Formats: sequence, structure tokens, C-alpha cells
Amino acid sequence: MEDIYNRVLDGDRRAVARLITMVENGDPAAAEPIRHLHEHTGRAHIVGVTGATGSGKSTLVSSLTKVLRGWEMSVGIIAVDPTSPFSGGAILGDRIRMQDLTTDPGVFIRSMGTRGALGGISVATNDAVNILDAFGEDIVIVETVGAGQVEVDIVKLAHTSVVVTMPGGGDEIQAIKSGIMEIGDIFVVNKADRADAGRTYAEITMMLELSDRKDGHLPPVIRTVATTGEGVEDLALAILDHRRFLEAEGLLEQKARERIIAEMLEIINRRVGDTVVKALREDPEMIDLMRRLVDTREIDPHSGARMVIRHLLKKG
Ligand SMILES: Nc1nc2c(ncn2[C@@H]2O[C@H](COP(=O)(O)OP(=O)(O)OP(=O)(O)O)[C@@H](O)[C@H]2O)c(=O)[nH]1
Ligand SMILES: [Mg+2]
Repeated sequence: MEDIYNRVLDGDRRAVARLITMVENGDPAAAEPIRHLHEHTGRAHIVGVTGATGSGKSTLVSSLTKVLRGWEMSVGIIAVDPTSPFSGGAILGDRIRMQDLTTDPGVFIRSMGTRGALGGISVATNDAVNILDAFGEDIVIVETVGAGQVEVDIVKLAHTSVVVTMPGGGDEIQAIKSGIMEIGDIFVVNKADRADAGRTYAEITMMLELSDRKDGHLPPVIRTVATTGEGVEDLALAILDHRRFLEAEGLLEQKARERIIAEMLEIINRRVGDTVVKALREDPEMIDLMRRLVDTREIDPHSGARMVIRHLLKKG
């Protein structure tokens, strides 16, 4: 157990799978190996792939991986399935779609549930990305179903965010509402074999031209047919281009820093939440506070919250 991190660093795939299972289960024994691996992270390029259910993300990730493998890059894939807390049906579907990759030693595929973490990219997903990074993958791809906050969260995790849309269905309008236009670094109109793909392409291009990007990067819009691989090489090139852009502007470093800080804040959030819940249940002073808050209504929720925080900091 002590040397699971050495095995990860030595390229042992079973150790990688085992450690990811440990972080997924919240196993405290994962803390030590994660700590050791941290100094070996920061090399992989992290690509987030998000978009509506059924837009073809998994098929696209699969063809993209084949292109990257052709360029001798190693690829780690994490498919985050927010709908299912455990390995469910959708994951089985992903396995089938990505099946022809599983025999390639240069590809590591893993599905993870978000365990109801309010749609956010969970701490476990972050850990899994770090493990694959330390393992030595050149590219780590994280696939998530776009469901509002998740798309925004993925930016904190990814260096390059790819937003996958498909013709029709009014997805594009939905996308603007959820602020997705501001967060995507590359837009894909997948299923470009469908008749109405041209219109979707034109709409997205126009919206991007109108939107005001803070980083000065006008995202490319790429048409793909994930099932045949058409356009997928352009997507791979756009990802490598975006990395060069980030490097040239000094943004890669900045993103990496923001990501580590976001990760720590999320862990703090989680820990503080657990500590508060535990205190409210078990600490006599807190139980009394709850009584005054709920039963006698002497304390309002704002004052109650302040008192809880003060109490916990004092106990520190
Ligand atoms: N015609 C056409 N069908 C496609 C294309 N890409 C994917 N599909 C099909 O679309 C369906 C959904 O593809 P997936 O790759 O599972 O989509 P997804 O976005 O990963 O789906 P979820 O993970 O469930 O959100 C499958 O039946 C694919 O074969 C494409 O470019 N053209
Ligand atoms: Mg999928």
C-alpha cells in the first residue's frame, strides 16, 4: 500500500485503477499517495469535453483519442456521469463506444460518478485527473454531460474546454443561457452529416463573434462526424493550438494555479460542511444553539450561522 504511488509513477495501470477507486470511495488511505504524487503533476494537458446528452461526446472522445495516439501522445480519459452515483447503464454505453481503445496500452479509460455532489466536478474527479497526470499521460480528457454548473466547473479543471453541440434541438439557445459561450475554448458542431448542421454552425459562429471574450481568444467552431472521424483531426489540431496560445499568453501557468486553488477551496468546503454537520449533531453547545434557533426562535438563521462559525474557529 505504501508504495502505490511508486507503482503509479512506474507506469503500473492496475495501481492507477486501484488508486482512483480509493479516491472515488473517499478512502482515507488515498491521502498519502495523493500527497506524494502532487509534485509529479502539472505536465498533462487537461481537456474538458462537455455538451448535451447524446451530442456524441463519447464517440468524439474516442475518435479524438485515435488521432492523438497516431501522433504518439498518450491519453487518459475520465467519463463523468452525473446521473448515476454508481457504475450505471450510460457507462456501459461509453465502454462499448470506447471499446476499441481499451486494448491500447497508451490509453487509460475510467468512468466515474459525481456521487450527487450537486452537479459539480467532484474532488474525486480532480484527484483522478492528477493521478493520470502523474502517471504520465500527455493528454487527460474529462467528459461531462452539460448540466449548467458542471460546464462552468469544468473550466476550473481543464486547460482547454471543448463544447460539443449538434444540429437542431435548440441546444444553442440553451447554451447561451447557461453561460457556455463564455467558457468554451473550442466549439464543435458534431453530427455534421445531418442536413441542418450548416445552420447550427452559422448560428454558433455568429454568437461567438458577438460575444465579448475576456481572454481575447476567438474560439474556433469545428464541424465533425464523430462516427467516421471526419473533422476530428482539425479538433485535435485546435486543441494543440489552444495550448500554444495559453503558453504564449502566460495563461497556462495561471490556469494551473487557479485549478489547484479551486481544488483546495472545494476540499475546504467539503470539510467545513462535514465538520459543521458533525458539530450540530454532537456538540452540546451546538445542540443548544439549534434548540434556540428552531424551538424558541431566539436566534435567526444569520446569527445562528455566525455563532456556529465563531464556535468552530475557536475550537479550531
Ligand atoms: N449521425 C451521427 N451520429 C453520431 C455522431 N456522433 C455520435 N453519433 C451517435 O449519437 C449517439 C450518441 O453518441 P454518444 O457518443 O454516446 O453521445 P454522448 O454525448 O457521449 O452521450 P451521453 O454520454 O449519454 O451524454 C450514438 O448513437 C452515436 O453513434 C455523428 O457525428 N453523426
Ligand atoms: Mg458519453
